[in-house]
Amino acid sequence: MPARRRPARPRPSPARLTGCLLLLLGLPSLAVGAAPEPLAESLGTGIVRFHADAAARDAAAPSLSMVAVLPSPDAAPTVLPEFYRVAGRAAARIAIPEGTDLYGTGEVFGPLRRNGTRTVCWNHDAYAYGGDTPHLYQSHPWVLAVRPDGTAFGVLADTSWRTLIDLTSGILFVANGPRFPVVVVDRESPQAVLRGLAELCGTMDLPPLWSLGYHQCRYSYTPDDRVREIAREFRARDLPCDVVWLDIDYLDGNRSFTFDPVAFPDPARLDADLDALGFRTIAIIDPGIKLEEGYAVFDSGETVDAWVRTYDGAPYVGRVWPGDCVWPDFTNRRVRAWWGGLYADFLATGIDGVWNDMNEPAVFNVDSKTMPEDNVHRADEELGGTGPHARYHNAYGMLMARATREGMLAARPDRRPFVLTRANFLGGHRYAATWTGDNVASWRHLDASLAMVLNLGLSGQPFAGPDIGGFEGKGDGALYARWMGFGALLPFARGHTGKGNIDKEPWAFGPEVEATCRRALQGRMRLMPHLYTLMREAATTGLPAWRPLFFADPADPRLRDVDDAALIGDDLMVVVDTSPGAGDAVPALPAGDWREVTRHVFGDVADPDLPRLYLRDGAVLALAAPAAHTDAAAAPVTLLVNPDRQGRASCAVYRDGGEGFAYRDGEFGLSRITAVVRGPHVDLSCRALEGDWAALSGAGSVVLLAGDAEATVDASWPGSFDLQP
Ligand code: NBV
Repeated sequence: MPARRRPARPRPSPARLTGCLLLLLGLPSLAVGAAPEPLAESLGTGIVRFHADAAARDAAAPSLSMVAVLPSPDAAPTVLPEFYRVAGRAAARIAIPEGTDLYGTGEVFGPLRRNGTRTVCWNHDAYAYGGDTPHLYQSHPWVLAVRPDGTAFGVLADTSWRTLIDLTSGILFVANGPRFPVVVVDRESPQAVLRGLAELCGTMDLPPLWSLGYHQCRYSYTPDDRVREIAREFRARDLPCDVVWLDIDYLDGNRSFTFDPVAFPDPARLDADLDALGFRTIAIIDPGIKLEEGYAVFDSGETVDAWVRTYDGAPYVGRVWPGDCVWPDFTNRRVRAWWGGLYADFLATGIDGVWNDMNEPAVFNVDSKTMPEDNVHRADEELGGTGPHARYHNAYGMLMARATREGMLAARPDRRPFVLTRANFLGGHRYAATWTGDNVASWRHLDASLAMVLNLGLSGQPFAGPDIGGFEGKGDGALYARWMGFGALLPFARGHTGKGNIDKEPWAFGPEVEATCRRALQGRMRLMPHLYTLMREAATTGLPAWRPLFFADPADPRLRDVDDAALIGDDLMVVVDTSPGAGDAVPALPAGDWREVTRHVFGDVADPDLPRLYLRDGAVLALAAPAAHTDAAAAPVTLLVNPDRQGRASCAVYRDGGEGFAYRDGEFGLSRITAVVRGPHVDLSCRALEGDWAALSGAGSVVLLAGDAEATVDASWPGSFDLQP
């Protein structure tokens, strides 16, 4: 239970605060009316939902973010929002104690710590975005607040309307829509708050193991022989890679669910060739459906009355890649079922995963770059029923990803779907992984990409990564090598670049850069047991694999704004040089006896473009051999052991079939490896924690990091050995 503390009451009259945000929303300054004490209802331990008043509660639309949460009896509000209206807009303000640091707010460009920022939740195509871009592709009306003493609370504005998150003075949400509930999770640590967010919004599902391998993409590999060539190069050059991607040029005239008959005449054969090399294929599917009679997807969509409508009832028509298009109304279960059904034949050509792009939805021929806010969605009652695009806009991409995922599951019930989506909404991690859109090949973007992934993780989305190397712009070998150095370790690791850009495969910048990429990608494969264990943790608790450094000690103020170092899990720290040149700056280190393990992960050559890795005392890191792809990945062969003062160190390792759902029936093993070091004597025990599989056992080398020198011994585990015979 969190410590009970006196509720921090907001200071009176938030009028001053609203001046600038009214300007942002393009409104004159108007009077602000304060509301009475809000209604509070408990949703679980330390979780309270607030409504402005009974009328607001009765009128509240269903949540598009949260899974069904049942009210619980114990309401103990510790953080009180103040609800009011600003120029007809609904607002909620939450005061923060002095010294509180703010994080989250989803997909945002800039520093990790969000104090002083304004973010507009309005999903938007944001090609080559920068610090001034008001909104990116996704919306997460959620803020994580960490108090000076390391306790934390999170605030969720439960609205899908265009919402400003203003963190210039406390936490302020202003929505261009009806009054909305605010949910506060107040717990003893930021980690516990994230677990609370997962109780509210669910967790991602366990991904297929292959999706944790490295992915290679570009706009576009075409024709099919170029795809084969890319796959062969990876294998010939001994560069680990699991997936090659098909961007829009594989399509016939940009029509979703088709193949260009000239460039991709035989998709099944392409799939067989890629399969033989141990590659998976992921293909892009956009939501804009070409308005063209005779195109099967358009025709069947017409039959089921699938399209989003204008306010006067006609299908909305706008321009995007294929020309004039219509858009499926994913808010409607009948439409989602139709859309999902399109995947059976498509996947049967051998496609393994699906990439949903342009689903903000992006529209070319209008100033707003999206569909009109008065378009009409005929949404399911449980989502809120028929309503304007203004209400469903931010959820459009999420609901597309949901329809895609459900369709993939229906088509292949024995396989874990992998969906990547560009647009998404708070809670959408339940359906898809994400990437940070059309970034730029610059040091600034390299730097920002780390904080972006961390803040997505702090907003419920643990499966994320940037376009490694940058989508827009050329960059150079130095930038590419550095980006791959740490990008290869991110939860979602994909290299990508834009049409007409230079080649950006690991070998494109010459042998030195290629060697760095090989070390980085092999490092990912060595870390795979750790990464898979962490993704399983994300799927069960909501804690992201990559965590901000302050998670190591949330009360240590020195760690609060470090964003060139992070934690992969609890015990592995990664330090990244995010500016050109070989920096050797050491960031503020969390307390503890951290031991450098860089060369054990990346190999013996000192390479300044690779991040530095440190293992916390009390931890074991289990490493695999660097296989070419995850199907060939084996069990741990190296245990790095950094004992604590009592001579103990341990870690958990999760294993299962890597694919399918047998793990739900117990077909997995979660084991704890524990090393106890007493003088020259080392005991390695392995204990089964969960699952039907026997405890992990194996053999290889054990590296003891204690003392001044490392000691490496061949050993098997469980077992005992002496360091000196
Ligand atoms: O499908 C083409 C691109 C894609 O490569 C990129 O990753 C997306 O973010 N897509 C956007 C459309 C056009 C981009 C200029």
